[in-house]
Amino acid sequence: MMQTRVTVLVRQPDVRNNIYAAAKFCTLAVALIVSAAGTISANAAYLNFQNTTVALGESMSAEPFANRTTADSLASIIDLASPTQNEQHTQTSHVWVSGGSLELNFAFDAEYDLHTLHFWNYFTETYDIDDISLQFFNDSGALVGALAVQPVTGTHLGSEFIAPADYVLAFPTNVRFVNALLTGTNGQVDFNNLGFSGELSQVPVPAAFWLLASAFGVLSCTVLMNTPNSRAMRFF
Ligand SMILES: [Ca+2]
Ligand SMILES: [Ca+2]
Repeated sequence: MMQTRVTVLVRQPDVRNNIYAAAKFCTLAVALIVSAAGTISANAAYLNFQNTTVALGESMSAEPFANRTTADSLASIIDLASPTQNEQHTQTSHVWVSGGSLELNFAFDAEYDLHTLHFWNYFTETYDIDDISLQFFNDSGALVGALAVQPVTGTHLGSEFIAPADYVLAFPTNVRFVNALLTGTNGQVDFNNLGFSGELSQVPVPAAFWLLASAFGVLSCTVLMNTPNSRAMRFF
């Protein structure tokens, strides 16, 4: 009888250590799962050449630009690294259609919840864009939003530099494609960049993921509780 009681007293600290270790492990596992879920849902991004392509819309001719090739003009629309960057208006940087509108199709690398339109409009009424008609589509091509923006003339910073203007996009979620029709009241369309900011749309986490995570946690705790020292707990 005395021998049994001595064994219990010696092993008790080990049992507690194992319980603490199991608790720490489970807490860490939950933290990692929550962290992974957060990574899936929160990836703010400026959508430029790194995650966007832009092409002419169906209404356009193959080479509609007044001073440059279609390839060069389209590339310069999404070439800035930052949505706050100013850009100089030169013959190798600006996008110009003379005597018509410009229809563009943007495609992102995934679905995004957009929150801002960034636009570098020309800085005089004689060439600036007066209306941008936007349509937003999800990955399946379904229309998820539409908006008509009447952009302000560009902010001229001197030496022909233009600052961006931001327009809030509060509604479009799960946007993969954007159709934009840019129009000037006098038939002139001249600007430097057009881009969007948003967060990667939340990817629905399958129920099977959480079931698997729970099973993993239970299994891990069971293993820890069945170490030799842990079995002393039952004895105790
Ligand atoms: Ca540019
Ligand atoms: Ca104008």
